[in-house]
Amino acid sequence: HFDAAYHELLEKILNEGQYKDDRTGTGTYSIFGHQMRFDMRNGFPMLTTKKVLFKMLATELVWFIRGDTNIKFLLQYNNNIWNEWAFKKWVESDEYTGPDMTDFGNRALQDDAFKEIYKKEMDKFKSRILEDDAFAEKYGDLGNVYGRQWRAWEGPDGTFTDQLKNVVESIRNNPNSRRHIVTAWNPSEIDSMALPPCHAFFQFYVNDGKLSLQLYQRSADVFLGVPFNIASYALLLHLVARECNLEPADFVHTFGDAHIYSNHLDAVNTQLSRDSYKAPNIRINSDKSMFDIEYEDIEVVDYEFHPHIKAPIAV
Ligand code: UFP
Repeated sequence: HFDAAYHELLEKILNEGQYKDDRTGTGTYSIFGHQMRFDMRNGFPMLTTKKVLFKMLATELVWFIRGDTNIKFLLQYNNNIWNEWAFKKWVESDEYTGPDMTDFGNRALQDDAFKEIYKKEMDKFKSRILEDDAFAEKYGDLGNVYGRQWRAWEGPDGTFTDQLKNVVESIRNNPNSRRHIVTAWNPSEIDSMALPPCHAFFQFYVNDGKLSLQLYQRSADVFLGVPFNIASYALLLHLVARECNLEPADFVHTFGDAHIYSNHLDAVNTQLSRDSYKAPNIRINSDKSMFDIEYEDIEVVDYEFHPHIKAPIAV
């Protein structure tokens, strides 16, 4: 069962992980270098020992594929995963005149009164993004994040490269190539990015009518981020395979710094005590190209899962 590969990673970090401080001030146990492999013929690798919110990762992936970088699209699906990055730009701007939001992420974790004020400001921000086009254009856009790098990488001469379209073409026309690569890690833009890409670089491999995908993830919050990252890239593999008339085979997930935050240990132990259900499957109910695909076209079927486990996100 594919849950086992994930549980093994959690256990390896619990057993061998070294403690270190990190950017967020939370502290992590980490290992460096690890690999998991998920065979799509065994089902869709969405963890069953904890509920994974498919809608969140699928709408985010559709957003990347469209080359969209504005949170407005995500908010239309009630997907809030990128809000903090846009909100930060808003509260640090000259136009913002509300209560002081300095270090809002950490303060909201420690101070309940502040958390209420923050929530109110965030709700106002979200409504404004949804209702006011000019505001959304100015404060909803995250700039050069994944969608931009995948679909419109800007070269030094001002031309744009559509890496995702190019890779689909190269898989179709030159399947044996060893250059089926998409990179989101753009060194000249790292400093101006909302968040330097965590899932930074991926490559496809074609053999015998089957397509595999390997991801290099430089930094991995194994409890909160990774379940999401696995399902997201597995879905991408399905979409690209379908686009190229190939069978999806392996998703290979390779890690740099794989860590468990020190405040996730109880949550991890809860998850490790659970038994797996049967793997779900993925269905794409449309003949649209992957470049026109919508969230509504994609469906996970037969998903049985244990309840969600709450854990604080490090910001
Ligand atoms: N993180 C993930 N997966 C993601 C994502 C973020 O695990 O898709 F966007 C985690 C990894 C790390 C933090 O804990 O977010 C990013 O921090 P840093 O840039 O310091 O590595």
